[in-house]
Amino acid sequence: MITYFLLTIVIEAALGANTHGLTVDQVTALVMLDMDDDHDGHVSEGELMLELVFRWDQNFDLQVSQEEFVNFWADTYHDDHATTAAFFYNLDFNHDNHLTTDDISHHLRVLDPNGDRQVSDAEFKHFMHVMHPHGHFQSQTD
Ligand SMILES: [Ca+2]
Ligand SMILES: [Ca+2]
Ligand SMILES: [Ca+2]
Repeated sequence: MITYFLLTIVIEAALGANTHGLTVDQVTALVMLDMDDDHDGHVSEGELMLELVFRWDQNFDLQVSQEEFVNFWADTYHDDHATTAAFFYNLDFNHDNHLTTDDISHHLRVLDPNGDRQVSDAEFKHFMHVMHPHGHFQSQTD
């Protein structure tokens, strides 16, 4: 039983699945659904800011600390804390340990190369593959 349990963890780790067996692409789809408030299939700049900076800001200082981010992300999307902390580090562009609109504005230049302030499914998926610590497990399927 324990051997089976350990084997499952090893296999899931090899596939890049998280503590609930979700792959980065599955997590990405969940995040996309949560962000797309008006359900038009695109994430606008405003929706992205709302989700990543303001919705998870528990002490209302207009920034998301590493602790706030890790608690929320790990609870919601079931990545383990170490993976989530590494993901946060990648998202925190200026490495001041807080996620702010400045960090997201920088990422938007990569996320939204044509500047229409909308991020498509494919653009967000590509972004997650670059940013998420487990993203490289799926990059060969692009
Ligand atoms: Ca939308
Ligand atoms: Ca905060
Ligand atoms: Ca920052």
